[in-house]
Amino acid sequence: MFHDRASIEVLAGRGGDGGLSFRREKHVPKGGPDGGDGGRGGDVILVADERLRDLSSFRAKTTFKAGRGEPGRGTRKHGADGATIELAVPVGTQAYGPEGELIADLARPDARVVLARGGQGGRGNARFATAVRQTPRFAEVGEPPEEAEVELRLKLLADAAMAGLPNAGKSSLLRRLSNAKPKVADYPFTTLAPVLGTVESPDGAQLTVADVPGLIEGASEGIGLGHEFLAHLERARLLLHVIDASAEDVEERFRTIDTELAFYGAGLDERPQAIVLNKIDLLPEPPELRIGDERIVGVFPVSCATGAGIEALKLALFRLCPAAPEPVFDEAPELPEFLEYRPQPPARRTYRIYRTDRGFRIVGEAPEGEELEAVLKAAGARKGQEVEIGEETLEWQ
Ligand SMILES: Nc1nc2c(ncn2[C@@H]2O[C@H](COP(=O)(O)OP(=O)(O)OP(=O)(O)O)[C@@H](O)[C@H]2O)c(=O)[nH]1
Ligand SMILES: [Mg+2]
Repeated sequence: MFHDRASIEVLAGRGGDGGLSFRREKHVPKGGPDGGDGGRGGDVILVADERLRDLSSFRAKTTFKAGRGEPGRGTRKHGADGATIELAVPVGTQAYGPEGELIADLARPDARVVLARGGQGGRGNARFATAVRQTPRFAEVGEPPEEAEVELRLKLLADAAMAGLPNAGKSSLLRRLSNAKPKVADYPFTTLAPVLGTVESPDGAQLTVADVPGLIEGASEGIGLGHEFLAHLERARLLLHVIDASAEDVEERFRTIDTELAFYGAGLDERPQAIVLNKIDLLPEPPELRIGDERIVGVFPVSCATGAGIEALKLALFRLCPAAPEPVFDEAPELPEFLEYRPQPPARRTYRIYRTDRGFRIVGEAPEGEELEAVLKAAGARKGQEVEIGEETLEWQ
């Protein structure tokens, strides 16, 4: 089975709390503050891995948690950072958020996107010593991590993709044009999952071509196998529309597929098409196609059985396939060389939380109500502890 969708939940690591500690020395009842900083929580990252072909690795496990940052300790020992998790996905994977919004597009090998960022570690009390405050009895609490529910969808990246009815000879054509060896057989729906092949020109240029399961009337509404796989045509810049030219109704066959492309949407019906009239070995005369359509950039009578017309088609592909657009990089302050796309990071918190001898202190614009409860719970507040907010001191219930 070919899996081109997966739903996952990711939770980054919470930041470690800052240490609240004082130096112990002989003869000195209480030395200076020496609590180290908490470690940063680990991130959950998607990485595009060229070796992967689909998302089947997410069948078994769908929840991923990165490591927590360790707390800071005495003698200014900083806590270790939590372990980051890297989830390998095939190139061409897109990540969508809960509202169906595109979060990330891992469109090239080694592209990396942070799905959930770990919390910052809290600062230890050693950091808060000043000339006037020599014994700070508080340390910062580690920040909570980001979490996300994400749907992964693989949309193959091919320069050109085949479209056509079952049995038209798409897989036979890919075998002729490229290094790929998809299964060929004399019955419909032989191809059950997309296959990518690399086509080489005499001067060493390369194009990737996707062979996709055959489409039938109603494919865009889910009939046959085609609908799910139409997504793999979305990123192709040229469609190779393969038609069995030995059939009597060649033009009708063209329309059937074209209608499905239009119903599917995503601009498939505007894509340039090279029409491949296959199986000409079965015809006494070369076929003609009387369709005037500005999307048709070429008509190629070929025979995958004898090889007739194949070289001409191969050469033409390099001429006809529109050049790939330059990748667009988001301007992001962190990891710019890795980022394909990333939405605005969540707003920074407008307050900070500190642990004290007796409980917690919130400085800045403290949240209220349920949000306050949630952040204190995340910080580890227990019943009976004091919570200082501005001038007020409450007892935590
Ligand atoms: N005579 C002749 N037969 C061909 C030619 N090309 C393909 N065939 C035959 O047509 C049948 C279907 O070929 P496939 O390449 O499997 O067709 P497909 O379009 O990939 O079919 P699906 O995967 O089911 O969508 C096979 O029996 C092929 O041998 C050709 O040029 N001439
Ligand atoms: Mg096939």
